[in-house]
Amino acid sequence: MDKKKYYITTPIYYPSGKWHLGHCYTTVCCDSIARFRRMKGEEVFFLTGTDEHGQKIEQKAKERNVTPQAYVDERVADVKKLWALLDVSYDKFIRTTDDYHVKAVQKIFKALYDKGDIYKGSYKGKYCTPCESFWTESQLVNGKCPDCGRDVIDAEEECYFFRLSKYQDRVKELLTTTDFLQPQSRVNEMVNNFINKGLDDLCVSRSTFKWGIPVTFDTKHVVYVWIDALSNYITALGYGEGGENYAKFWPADLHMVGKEIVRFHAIIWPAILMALDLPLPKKVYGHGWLLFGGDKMSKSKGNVVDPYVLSERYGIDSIRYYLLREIPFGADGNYNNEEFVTRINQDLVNDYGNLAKRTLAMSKQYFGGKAVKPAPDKRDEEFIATVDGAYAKASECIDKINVTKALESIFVAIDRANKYIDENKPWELNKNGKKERLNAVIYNLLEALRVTSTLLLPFITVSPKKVFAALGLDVPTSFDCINFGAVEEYRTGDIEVLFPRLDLKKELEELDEIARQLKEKENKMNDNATEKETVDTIEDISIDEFFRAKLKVGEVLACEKVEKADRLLKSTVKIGDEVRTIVSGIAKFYTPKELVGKKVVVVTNLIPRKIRGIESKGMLLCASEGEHGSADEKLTLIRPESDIDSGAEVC
Ligand code: ME8
Repeated sequence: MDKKKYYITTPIYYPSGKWHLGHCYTTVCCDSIARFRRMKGEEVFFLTGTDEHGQKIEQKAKERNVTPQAYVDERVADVKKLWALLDVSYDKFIRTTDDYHVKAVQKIFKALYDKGDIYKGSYKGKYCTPCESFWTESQLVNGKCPDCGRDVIDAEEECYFFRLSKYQDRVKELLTTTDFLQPQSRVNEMVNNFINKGLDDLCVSRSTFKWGIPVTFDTKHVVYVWIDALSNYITALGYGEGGENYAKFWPADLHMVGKEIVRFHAIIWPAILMALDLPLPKKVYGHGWLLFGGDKMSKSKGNVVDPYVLSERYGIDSIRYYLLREIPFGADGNYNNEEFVTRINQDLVNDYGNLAKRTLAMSKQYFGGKAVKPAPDKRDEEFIATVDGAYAKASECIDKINVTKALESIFVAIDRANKYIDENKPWELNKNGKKERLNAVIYNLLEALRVTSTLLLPFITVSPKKVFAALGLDVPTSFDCINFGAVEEYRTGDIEVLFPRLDLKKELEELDEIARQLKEKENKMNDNATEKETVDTIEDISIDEFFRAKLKVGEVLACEKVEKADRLLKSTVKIGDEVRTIVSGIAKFYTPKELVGKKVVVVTNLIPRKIRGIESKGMLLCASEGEHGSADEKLTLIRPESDIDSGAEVC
């Protein structure tokens, strides 16, 4: 019988900055789903890669004085190392600079042009430089880029357009009558914020920069980044070249993306496919964001969220587990060191590690490692049913694309097994000479350990393998023997400590110290780089760039300390007609009382962020001296020199 096919993709990432835990999040989620489905017996194709064209890359390369190709080559080598480190089992890594992709995109562009779905025009509109996106007036949110919240500029350019408007009704129907897009909240967002406002035709070529795929019939233009990027999902399968994988795996089962690019995947991509008369992917899932810390102090520790640092210190199982388990799937979640360490201690040390250690130690101690399958016993029925039921539950969660819940259901079985030890007290059975029952209890525990370790393999890839070695079994590559009781007899060996208990206080201190050292190193590197540059390159940004930051005078109406956060103050700030909440790391320098009534300077167009569960919209401008967070740091608010109304622009 033909195996069920499953095609899963991550976004292809821009190789323009530092790889961080956010990229790891999507990739590890997809990897776990891919691994789970392979173990179920499905034929999986897991695609990831890099989106290498565009103005931003061209600029970055220029800043470093290298060619764009050399720049992306280096960044791609780096991310491949990261995926190897995190045990990411992709089947293909696509680069948009790959020859086959370039050729296929050129064909796609031409096919759409020939069909009349791409036409030449002139674009006059609002342009967001960082996002490389044109917007219409109606799409702007408070006059700003709806994606990043930054200012847009007026721009005009000859370009090719894709007739997105033509597909508006079909796309709306797709989103509203099927479960194509998940979670449901994202459907509402797409329909209300974009489709109902009217879809405008989309600018799909650029002529102001060179680093892109040339339009074959008009080489002044390069294909604008989204047609290039989105097409990767089919070109990677050999679309346009009679590729076998295309016939086999398209349409994709799941495009997993972060919520900020749902619009491209749930509106533009289906429309392009409709225009090409190709089948649509079965599902797009827009997951939430991993947020990093909050106040200034945490911000300066940003490097600790460097996946290399974490994996070196805690092992890759810990990182993978944390990412998959801590952030409720679909929602946003905030990374912090304390929760990271606590999660490892609770689940991996106390629950899984302990079950493995206790079970294998007792097996060795009481029977020299031998345990045989016992006769059924009513007393064990509920326990066995719980362990046996974990697979179906985890599998259902994976079908519903909820990796967090899948892991939770495995840990229900692990918890139950730990409780089974306490209920059955093997040490007393041993003391009282009840050898038969003791054998049954040990066997049942070994089975629970085997079943849960099998289920954990897609999520954490290192420690379950050590468990199988100690169980005297081969590492399973499928769930074929997942049923409780599949093993007749055990001959177990020893196991090392899987996850050493972490001293929270010590870890937090050491992570802080690592962060400090990394920061110092980074600063030094930046200083050296600056020194190397000659005096005439001191200027860094243009006045236009400076004014992209919108600074306004605000008045603090109310202020209070943020609970359980020594450094944070939550201020209610009036800026003209608007009132906002702003969280700042200044509690060491100001009491809430001191702030109330003060006029301050607010950076008003920062992307809002959640700090300790509070949505902070903006930043109070301060001057600071000494290292952030150090005992001798000095900090003072920047305030208008004389009285002026709130809402006044700082210019
Ligand atoms: O958008 N939390 O590339 P990109 C969770 N090239 N996920 C995060 C994250 C965070 N803090 N930060 C990044 C692009 N991600 C385009 C995509 S696809 C045809 C083209 C993940 O490098 C998340 O999956 O900006 C997000 O959507 C993606 O990285 C953005 O990667």
